[in-house]
Amino acid sequence: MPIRFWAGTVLAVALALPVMPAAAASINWAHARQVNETTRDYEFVPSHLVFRRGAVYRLHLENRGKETHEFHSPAFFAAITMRNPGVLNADHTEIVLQPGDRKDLYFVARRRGHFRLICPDHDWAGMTGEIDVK
Ligand SMILES: [Cu+2]
Repeated sequence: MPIRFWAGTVLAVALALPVMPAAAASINWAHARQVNETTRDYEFVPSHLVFRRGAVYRLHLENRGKETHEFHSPAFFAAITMRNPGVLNADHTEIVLQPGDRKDLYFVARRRGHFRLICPDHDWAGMTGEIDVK
């Protein structure tokens, strides 16, 4: 129900644009739905994530492997409004997870689409996945 958080002028802009400009301050993050994603040596579990456009999420990432893994999906990150983009690397292409790391990304998906997920260090070993925003 993001529409109830939009003020009049913001609503006018949002209706004119396919993607709403970042307005993280107006989102009620307390209602975030938690989605868990685990990295192992060498896979994403689950390997397919599905989100609903406009819903508020807390993506909880845990690295249970012995190696460093990266949740790398620049196109996906460009299609969401993030509460805490500081959890990403400086280029906003990935979330780096050292062994044992637990990181949360709060976001709202803004655009429908299909996005490729990879761990750039281990995609050769099949450490890939998919993200769908419906
Ligand atoms: Cu990896």
